[in-house]
Amino acid sequence: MTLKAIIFDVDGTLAETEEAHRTAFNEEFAAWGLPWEWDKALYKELLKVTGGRERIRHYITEHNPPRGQEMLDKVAELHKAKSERYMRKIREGNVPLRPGVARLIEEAKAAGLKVGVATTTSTPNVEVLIRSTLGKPASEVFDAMACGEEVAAKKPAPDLFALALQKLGVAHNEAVAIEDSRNGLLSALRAGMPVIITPSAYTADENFTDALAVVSHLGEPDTPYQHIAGFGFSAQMITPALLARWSEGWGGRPLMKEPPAGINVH
Ligand code: XBP
Ligand code: MG
Repeated sequence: MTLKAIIFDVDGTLAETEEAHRTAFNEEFAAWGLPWEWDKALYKELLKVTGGRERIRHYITEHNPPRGQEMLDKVAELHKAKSERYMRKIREGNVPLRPGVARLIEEAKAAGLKVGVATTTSTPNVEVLIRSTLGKPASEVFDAMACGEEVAAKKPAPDLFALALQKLGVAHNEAVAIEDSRNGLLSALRAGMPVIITPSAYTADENFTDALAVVSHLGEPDTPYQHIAGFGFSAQMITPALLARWSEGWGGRPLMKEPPAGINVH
């Protein structure tokens, strides 16, 4: 395979955003007078359900909190308000990109690779994060974005990575995914892609079997990553050249028999 693109997850991978999401959920619950509080331990469990709306619905049906039933038909409204709150937090500028993210994006572009995003969260959240961290529109940074609202099935289904590949115009064995979670790993593997994992605060103890490499972060010249598993034992930074070498020979082994409806998996 010739490496032609890198596709990044957003939450947990570009930046440690989940605390901003969690506190936005909790503050919005309080604003609605709901006696719901998602502490870190509960949020870690709830994160297994990707997508904020899906997560709230799961909480109501599985945890049966007070006023849950009455809120079931207001989930979309509640989540919309949570998203506004989340974006206000990100605009405050206290959530930086993780080490090596900006560097790898720049190096990828300089090497002629395309750079994309495949995320469960919605487009405006990505726009705000990129504007707050890199000071420019996401459309100037990424060649294509596949966001949660564009697909029927979020991660771990393959749809988001398949859509990102389709928008970038590259085949599954010409791109590498950068992810932080098991759900993201499964999503990319099911789209037939090799995956590099940079575990985040909430996903550090997840099972990353089948990732090409697991490293603490993407690495900077003065801040080498810690190698955790797979390739990359003797390197210090994830670079386009390393990704090209590691993904050589990746035939792709999609776990899915059929591509999702409406998505053209190459
Ligand atoms: C991230 C998510 C998102 C965020 C909340 O998953 O699951 O749901 O937690 O964002 P990934 P929204 O990093 O795998 O894409 O509330 O906007 O859904
Ligand atoms: Mg993630």
